[in-house]
Amino acid sequence: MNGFMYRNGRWEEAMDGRRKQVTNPATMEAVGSVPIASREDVALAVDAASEAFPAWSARPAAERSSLLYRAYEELIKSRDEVAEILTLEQGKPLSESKGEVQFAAEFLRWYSEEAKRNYGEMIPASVPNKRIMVIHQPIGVVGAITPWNFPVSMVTRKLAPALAAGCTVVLKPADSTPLSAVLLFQIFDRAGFPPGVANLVTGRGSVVGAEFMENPKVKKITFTGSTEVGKTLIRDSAQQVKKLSLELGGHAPFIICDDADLETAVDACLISKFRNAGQTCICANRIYVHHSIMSSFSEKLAERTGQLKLGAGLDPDVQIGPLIDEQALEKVDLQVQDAVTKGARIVIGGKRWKGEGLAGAFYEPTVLSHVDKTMKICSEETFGPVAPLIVFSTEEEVLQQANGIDYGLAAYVFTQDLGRSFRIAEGLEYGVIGVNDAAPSVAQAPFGGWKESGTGREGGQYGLAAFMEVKYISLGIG
Ligand code: TXE
Repeated sequence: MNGFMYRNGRWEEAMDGRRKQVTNPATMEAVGSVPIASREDVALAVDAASEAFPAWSARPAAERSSLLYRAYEELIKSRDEVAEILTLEQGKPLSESKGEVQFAAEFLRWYSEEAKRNYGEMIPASVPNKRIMVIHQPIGVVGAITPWNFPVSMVTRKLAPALAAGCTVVLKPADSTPLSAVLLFQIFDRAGFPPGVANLVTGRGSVVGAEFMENPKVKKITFTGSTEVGKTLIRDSAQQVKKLSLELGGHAPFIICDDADLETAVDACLISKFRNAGQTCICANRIYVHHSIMSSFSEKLAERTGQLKLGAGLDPDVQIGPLIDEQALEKVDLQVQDAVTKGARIVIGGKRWKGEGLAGAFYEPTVLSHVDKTMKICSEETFGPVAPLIVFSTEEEVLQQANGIDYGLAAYVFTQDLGRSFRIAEGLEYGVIGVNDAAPSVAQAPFGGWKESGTGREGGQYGLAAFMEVKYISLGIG
C-alpha cells in the first residue's frame, strides 16, 4: 500500500518527493511506503489547519458531533481492512488488531456525544450587579504525535476529542506504522470533514516535532511516546509556552495478594503482560506475588506462558507477534541478561525465537523468578514479553516498592478483600488502577500518568478539556 499525506482535503506527496518504506516486522518484507515530510511540508499542513479553524470552531457542536459519528460508522465498516494493515505494519496478532480498531472507534463514538456537552458555568457573584460566567473555547491548531504500539487507537484518542472541542489538527503517526493512519484519514475523508480540519503528515519525529514546536500557529502539542522525547518537548515548549499533553512511559506494578483468586490473577497477568508482546505502556512490568502463593503462581504462569504461540500476526493461531525492531529486542535481552547475572532465574523462555521464514525480532515469552529491585528490569521500561516475579510479604512493603520508581501510569492489585483493595488502590502513586482488572483502558475514563509518566489526561470529559482554554467573563449588568 502506497500512502500519501493528507493536507487541506488533498492526498499529496512530499514537496521533494522523498518516500520511506514501511516494513512488516514479522517477515521484514515491504508493506508499502509513505512520503517523508520536510518542515515546509509540515508548515503547509499547519497553514491548512489554521485557515480551517475559524469556520470549524464556529460550527454548532451538533454538526461536529454528526461528523464524528459518521467517522465512527465508517471505521466500523472498514474494521477488517484497517486491522489487517495494522497487523502487517506493527506485527500484533489479527485478533488484537481487530480489538484495537474497535477501541479506536469507541473514541469517535464517545466524543461525538461529548462534543454536545461542552457546558460552561455560572458562578455566584459577590455583588448584585454582576454576573460571572465561565466558557470553554477550543485552543486552536493541534499538533498530534502518536507511537507505533497502538497506531490506530492512539490517533482517535487524540483526534476525536480535539475535533469535538472545535480544534483543527495535524497528525504525525509513528515512522514505522503510518499506513493504518493513512487508512484512518481515508475514513475521515469519507465521513466528510471539511478540508483542513484534519491533516496527516508522515515523516521523522524530530523534523515534524520541531515545526510543531516553533510554528506559532500550533497552539498545542499532544504526544504519546517515550519519556526521553517527552522531556525534550517540555524543555522546548518554554520558548512559546506551548501547551502540552504528554502520555509517556510506564512501569506498572502488578500486585497479587495471598487472598487473590489464583486463576483470575494468572489469566489477568497473561493478558496484561503478553498483549502486544508486552509493548504496552500499561502492561505488567513488576509482578509482586505474596510469598505464600509464589510457587503455585509461578508454576501456573509458566505453564500457560509456554503454551503461547509465536509467529506472524495474520496466522489466526498466533498469540505473540514480533517486537517492533532489532533495537527493541536487544533492550529486552540486555535486561534479561542483567537480571540473570544479578541472581534472577529463568523459569521459561529467556532468548530470541526464530520461526521458519520469519526474519523479524521475536523474543520467547519469558518468566523470571527471584527478581529484585537492583535489576534493570525493575526500573527501566521493558516493552517486551518478559514477566519478572518479585516476592513480597506485607501491604506496606509492597506499596513502598511499587511506588519506588519515577513512573506513575498504571498499577494493578488482585485481592478479594474489599478493604485491602481500597487501601492499596489509594496508596498507589499511579493515574490508572486496575483492581482485579487487567484491562482498564476505556474511552470514557481519564487515562494518564503521575510523576514522569506524563501530564494531562486522555479519555472522558478530561480528554475534551485538554483541547480547550477556559475563559472567565465578568458581566456588569448596571
Ligand atoms: O519512542 P519515541 P520509540 C517507550 C518504550 C519504547 C521507547 C522507545 O519504552 O521502548 O519508548 O520507543 C516521535 N519530537 N514508548 O523510540 O521516539 C516518533 O516519530 C517529536 C512508550 O518509538 O518517543 C513517534 O511518532 N516527536 C510509549 C513518537 O514520537 C518525536 C509508546 C514516539 O517515538 C521526536 C512508544 C521529537 N524529537 C514508546 N522524536 C507509550 N507511552 O506507550 C521522536 N518522535
